[in-house]
Amino acid sequence: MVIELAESLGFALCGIADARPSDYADQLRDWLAAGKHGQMRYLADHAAARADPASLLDHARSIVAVADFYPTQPAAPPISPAPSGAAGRIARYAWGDDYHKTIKKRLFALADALRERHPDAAFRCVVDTAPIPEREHAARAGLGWVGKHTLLIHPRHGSWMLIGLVLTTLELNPSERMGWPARTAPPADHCGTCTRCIDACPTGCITPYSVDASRCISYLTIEHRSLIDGSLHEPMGDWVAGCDVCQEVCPHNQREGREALPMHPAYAPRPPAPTVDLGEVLGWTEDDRRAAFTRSALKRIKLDMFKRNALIAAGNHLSRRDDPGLRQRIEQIAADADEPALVRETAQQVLMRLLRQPGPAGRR
Ligand code: B12
Ligand code: SF4
Ligand code: SF4
Repeated sequence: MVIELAESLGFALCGIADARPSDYADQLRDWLAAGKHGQMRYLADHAAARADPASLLDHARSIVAVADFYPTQPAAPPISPAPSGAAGRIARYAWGDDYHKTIKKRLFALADALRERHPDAAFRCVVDTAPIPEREHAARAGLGWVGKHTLLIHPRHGSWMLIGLVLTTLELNPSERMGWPARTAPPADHCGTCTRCIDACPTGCITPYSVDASRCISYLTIEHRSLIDGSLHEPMGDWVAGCDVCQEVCPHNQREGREALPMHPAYAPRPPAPTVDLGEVLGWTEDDRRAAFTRSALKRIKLDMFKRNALIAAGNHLSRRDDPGLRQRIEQIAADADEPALVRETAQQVLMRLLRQPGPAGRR
């Protein structure tokens, strides 16, 4: 019944797990102790709560896990054309509507439908922000396994998915599954000896089953609020919002015959996705940022952070080819006392790096 409800609400996958504590509380503690969370203090603040679903909902017995799939095509999005010739890439999960809202609305509908049948039960809907390891519970519910890059991968449908959970005091039947008809146990780890994500990660931040978030491009572009260490600029490449490299190289997202599950229509790409014009972003006002990111998960990237990201990508563009107009714009920003410190100082970092480089990048 839960599965049918989830299907009717347009979720691509749904499964049920017992609401038991995390098996990986020690890993989380070690990860935090090593400072791998960077500036994401909320992860450290709620570490104890994160380990036990009962901290989010008293007497939680079951967890319903659901997933939406987002665009998998084109396989390699065009990096141009941008009017200035310099483009920055946006990660696929953020090409369309904000998944927090898209998923949460339907989780509430799922919980409401269950509440009608079970008025004494309690429910708590979570997407992303609550202290709970969503991937671990979704894996237990049979939606996939946690890969070496730490993302949940469905053996037939890959990893281009976003997850939501409903915690409930109801005792639900854990063997009830959708998108997973033939099995009743969570899928085994199919990473085997593969190390493609580890080898391809531009900043080298993946060790098997752990990501040093403080060096992950997704964190740097979306969560990190201050200057980005110069040593990470070049590896950041064209990314200005998130990063998809570890998923793009994963064989489970590429295999011939992989069954593409229908993408939820809310995630259909709309401008400015999949790329932004870096020259334009450097001239954005707060209103431009708001207009570009209305209904998008990227709203959380502040204007000065997004310009910082665009400057770094512009520096990488200039290290490959001459673009006097773009370079002049960076020089203006570096010297403009009215620019926010984060933007001005990033422009200075970028120019310093270009000056140190031989070839077209170093030329003025
Ligand atoms: C903080 C966060 C980030 C951080 C840190 C990422 C990380 N790897 O921890 C940053 C900003 C870097 C990030 C990036 C991205 N994120 Co994010 N992120 C989160 C968030 C909010 C918390 C994750 C967390 O607690 N991390 C701390 C680590 C230590 O915990 P953990 O990895 O969850 O692992 C625990 C268990 O899973 C367990 N575990 C489970 N199985 C196994 C197996 C083994 C062998 C071991 C050792 C451990 C283990 O160990 C841990 C201890 O509790 C979750 C939502 C949520 N509440 O879970 C989304 C979430 C993980 N992110 C998501 C997405 C889509 C992304 C990006 C793809 C976005 C992008 N394109 O840029 C990237 C991917 C980067 C990557 N390779 O992980 C999705 C993942 C969907 C999926 N298919 O798995 C989530 C679930 C959001 C959602 N609601 O859909 N993210
Ligand atoms: S999202 Fe990018 S930087 Fe982060 S772990 Fe994956 S490949 Fe590495
Ligand atoms: S690229 Fe290979 S090691 Fe990494 S998650 Fe995919 S299968 Fe696992």
